[in-house]
Amino acid sequence: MNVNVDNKTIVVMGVANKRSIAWGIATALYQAGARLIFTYAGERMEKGVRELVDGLEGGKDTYVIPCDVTSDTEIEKCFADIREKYGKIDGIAHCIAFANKEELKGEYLNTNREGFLLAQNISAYSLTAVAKAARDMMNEGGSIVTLTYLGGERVVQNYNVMGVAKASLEASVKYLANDLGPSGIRVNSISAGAIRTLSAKGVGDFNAIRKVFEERAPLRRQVTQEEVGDTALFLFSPLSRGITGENIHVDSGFHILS
Ligand code: N5H
Repeated sequence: MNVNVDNKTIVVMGVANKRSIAWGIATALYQAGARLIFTYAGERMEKGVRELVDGLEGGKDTYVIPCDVTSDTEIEKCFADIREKYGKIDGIAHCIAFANKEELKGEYLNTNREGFLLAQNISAYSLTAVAKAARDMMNEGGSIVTLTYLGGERVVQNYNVMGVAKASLEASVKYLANDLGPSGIRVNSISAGAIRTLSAKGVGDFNAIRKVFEERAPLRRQVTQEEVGDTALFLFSPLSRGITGENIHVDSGFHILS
């Protein structure tokens, strides 16, 4: 069986720039024949996303729309718009997270209620909100993929409130997989290694983490957006049809180490 996503319509949420893992996923899917719909968070992001999408070669139909995941009304509007234009969809790549920068360093103990809820809202609950809005417009065989990080399973210095949000996201993947499985919809996450994206910018000691990663990971190298993209392609394709509720680590094997 080929990795085939021809004729599949997939919503990619969370492209910020060309370094985004979401963009690695989008390009892998696009090259494998998918029709893509992009959602962005706010006006600040729109221009960059449109430029990237316009640069995709191959002339396939694309669609770019806003979706602020903190608003149920906006999520509903976004998916109603997609439904009107495309009818049913086959997949969602949820690549969205946010936490206050000040809470991504020092002690987790310093997290305040507002920051905790903000991280949970955008980085974890948004997956459930989106799955809820899209449920009735997903074809059987549909696939939802979200992005997580090892800091959701273990303590990784500085990841703090985001680690707690990722733990919640990973548990949500399992509960959603159980809810949507009877409709033939699968829900999985990819736990990516330390990739330099916009979200890594200016928070914690990213370079030190990268160095340890390169020295200790079984493959002794970083992973790339393209590698995460290829795993996502697998998760959106029928090749992964027996997999749901799973978290696949695309991290050069780093997660097996003590
Ligand atoms: C242990 C580490 C290093 C510490 C990095 C933490 C990264 C957390 C992810 C969140 C999403 C970062 C975040 O929200 C930063 C914002 O406060 C400030 N940034 C922004 O506002 C930018 C402009 C926008 C686009 O950001 C968002 N999110 O919209 C983890 C690393 C080794 C691995 C890593 C980088 C993981 C990850 O989750 O991204």
